[in-house]
Amino acid sequence: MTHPTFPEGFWWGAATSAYQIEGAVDEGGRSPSIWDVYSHTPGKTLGGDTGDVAADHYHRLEEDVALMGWLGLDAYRFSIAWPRLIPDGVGDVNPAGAEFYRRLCRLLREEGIVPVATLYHWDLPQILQEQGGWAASESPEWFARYAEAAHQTLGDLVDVWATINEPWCAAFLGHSAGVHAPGATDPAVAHRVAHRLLVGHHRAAGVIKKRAPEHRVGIVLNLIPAWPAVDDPRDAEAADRVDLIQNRLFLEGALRGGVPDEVSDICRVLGVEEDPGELETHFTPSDYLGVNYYNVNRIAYRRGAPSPAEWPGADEAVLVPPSGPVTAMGWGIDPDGLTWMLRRVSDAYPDLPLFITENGAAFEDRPVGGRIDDQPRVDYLSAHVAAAGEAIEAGVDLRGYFVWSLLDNFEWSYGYSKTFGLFYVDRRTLDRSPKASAYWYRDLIRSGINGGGTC
Ligand code: IFM
Repeated sequence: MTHPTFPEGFWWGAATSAYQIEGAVDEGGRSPSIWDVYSHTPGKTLGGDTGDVAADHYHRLEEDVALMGWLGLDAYRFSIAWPRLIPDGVGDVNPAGAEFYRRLCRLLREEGIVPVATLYHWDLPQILQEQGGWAASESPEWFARYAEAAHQTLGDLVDVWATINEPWCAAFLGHSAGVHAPGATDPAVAHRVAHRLLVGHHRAAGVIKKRAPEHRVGIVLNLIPAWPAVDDPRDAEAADRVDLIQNRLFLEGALRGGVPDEVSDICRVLGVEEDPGELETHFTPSDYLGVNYYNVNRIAYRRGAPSPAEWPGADEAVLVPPSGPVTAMGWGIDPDGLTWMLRRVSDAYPDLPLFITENGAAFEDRPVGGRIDDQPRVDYLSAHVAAAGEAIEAGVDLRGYFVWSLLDNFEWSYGYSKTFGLFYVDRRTLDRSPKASAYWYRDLIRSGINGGGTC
């Protein structure tokens, strides 16, 4: 596959998150997070897997940064574990936690890799969950205080920040579908949490911009095109209702500080009492938007169907299984959806730089004779890089692309059964080995299709 030329300064990166790779859950003063509790609850994850050891990144920092250097990454997106940095949730910074992330950032900078820090990738300190978690009125205040502490700790080493990763997952998978921590199944609570996450985003972004106006702050959304299963107006309307909860709620909340009228209607029916004005009050303009893209959802109208738990309020809408090839997650492979989504966001919110903050695929990786020939992943990544290039050619201001993920890791309720890494992690020895996709990515970066440098 040929790739268009990417702009000068385009970032080629890779992404991970703390709970998925760090392990060492009770070392260095870290306190438990909601994911520790959830994954240790029988029946919540496949095979009872937990993040206790994960990819043991906590003990293999130097080795992992060296892998990034070998790839030639321009940037690395990681997340800070809130319970490692502030074990009490609010209060004092844990010096060992601070030093761990400072060491990571120093090592990255020594390799010439830009550190991009995400504040929240779902690991709320359990102590805050016990005070109501994200549904509590105080949650945006807790988050703002954490952002302040994180910026105080790392602000001299990190100048690109993401507040929250995929708030749709935290709100609706965590509080309505119950398949993520904390495992609640109440649509009203989930809508409340979605709102409080968005307020939290603005509060945290405001804190960082106040401390360092020149630093770039944004949010990371998992934008999934909701396309009608067939060319039928009723399917199109059902798809639009899913799009509202999956995409527009978060785009509008984060980028305009508004609540779409249809979301207010759903909240009224559910009895959710939130003040939409709060978003406006705390609104902080984003310097960029992070787009996580994996697949397209095909939606059909089904008369009388209750709204799916992950899209509460999207009545009479059902998810139709993909008809073409799928990844090991059962997700369809639709690179066109990436171009489409980038163009849509860029048209709706002009002048906003975009990053693809995650893109990748799980496939069954089998080492054969010491080699992991993951050609399906190479094909997937290559097609999506080309799709990103098409968006740029169409005028989208896209600044970078981060592969999910650097390493095989803990894939939430799927445990270790789904692997997304460029590097294979042996579950017994935790040794890392480059897959064919790692060589492919290294060659892509080396091929000079971008200018490297600052972005
Ligand atoms: O592993 C996750 C990640 O934590 C958030 N985005 C999607 C990835 C694959 O499911």
